[in-house]
Amino acid sequence: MANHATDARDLARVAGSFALRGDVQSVEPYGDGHINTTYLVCTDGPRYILQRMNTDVIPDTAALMRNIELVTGFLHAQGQETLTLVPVRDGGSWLDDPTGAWRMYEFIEDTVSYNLVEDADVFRRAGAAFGAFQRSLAAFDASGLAETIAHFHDTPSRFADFQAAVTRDEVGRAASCRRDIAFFMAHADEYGTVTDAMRDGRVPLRVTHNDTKLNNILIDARTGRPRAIIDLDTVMPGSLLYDFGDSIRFGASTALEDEQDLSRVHFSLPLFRAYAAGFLGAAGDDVTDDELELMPLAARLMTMECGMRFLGDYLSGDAYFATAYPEHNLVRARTQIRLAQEMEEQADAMAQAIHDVTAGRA
Ligand code: ADP
Ligand code: GN1
Ligand code: MG
Repeated sequence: MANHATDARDLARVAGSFALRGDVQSVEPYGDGHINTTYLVCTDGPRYILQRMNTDVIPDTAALMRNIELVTGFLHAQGQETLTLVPVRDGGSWLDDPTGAWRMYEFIEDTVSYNLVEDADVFRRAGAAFGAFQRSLAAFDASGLAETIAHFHDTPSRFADFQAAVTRDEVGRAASCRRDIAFFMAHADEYGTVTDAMRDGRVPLRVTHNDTKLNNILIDARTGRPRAIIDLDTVMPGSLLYDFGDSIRFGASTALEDEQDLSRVHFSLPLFRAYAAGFLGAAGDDVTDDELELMPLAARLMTMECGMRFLGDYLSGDAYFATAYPEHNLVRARTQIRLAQEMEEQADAMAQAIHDVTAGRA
């Protein structure tokens, strides 16, 4: 489980199993990820990131780590800053231990990551970084890449899971969130829009990141420029619309993903526009007209998909996402509902923004 604690002696032993340079001085919980359990390892030399991978979420660790090796190898060869794995002393890129499956990365120093956009320019640059990432992956041979989580952004499949969670009502929480459940039921006819367009060939299959929230980019602390895109666990064949939409879901909001005061949660059209300008400017001209047309809807779709995942997890007793308090997943689901409602109201303005951004294209 993601929240399961490991004692200090085990952590020191596990950290020392990797080929790090220096003596381990401390191993402390780190970061805001919802899936893996992440630690910062300080030594008398460099610092490192140690992660216990969440094998409930991605059971095939060997396939996952092979993907990470392939993707980071490709990005390093292109001269891009990316994650650097630290091997296990006995060989291999991860440690299979009684306490779990572990990996280590070099700590990328002098960077920050954001859970909230404070400056449209930072978000525009994040868009450019994800757009450039998309563009560079176009040259990546995906044939050796495993699908780490099947149907990851298959919204109809996510909706089927959600409906099953509502029906099971495993922990008796459904009665307290009928209105939230009703929101997702009411939009059922839209969930197949992107998957249908992919199936009939209107939207191309590409290699995508699939988890493009802002805290998965490390930004240079001095210059404010994106340095490295991290959290490569879900790099798989997918749609550019997933990556664009998921970034908007998280970043084009005036509040945190888990803001409890909904009056503070709004969809920001200026942030949407800024991200779209950065992303499309860097992703290049091979973004198709069908993709462009679906970008506003994809933002809302990814928001609803994530919302139904949060709510489904709440109804299932918080088995998937790491939570800090009992209502955490419900709070997250409600911010996503609020954002999706405002995106629906502003659909025309979002389409106009994409049009304006691409006005210069041939
Ligand atoms: P999760 O899948 O749980 O989201 P991540 O791989 O995104 O886990 O890592 C969690 C957090 O740890 C990131 O948001 C980032 O702040 C930090 N982090 C991860 N890898 C590195 C790294 N190599 N250097 C610096 N910080 C990192
Ligand atoms: C998870 O791993 P992390 O925290 O970057 C999740 C994403 C969700 C996101 C919501 C593998 O991302 O799909 O959009 O939480 N990752 C996985 O914040 O399920
Ligand atoms: Mg992450």
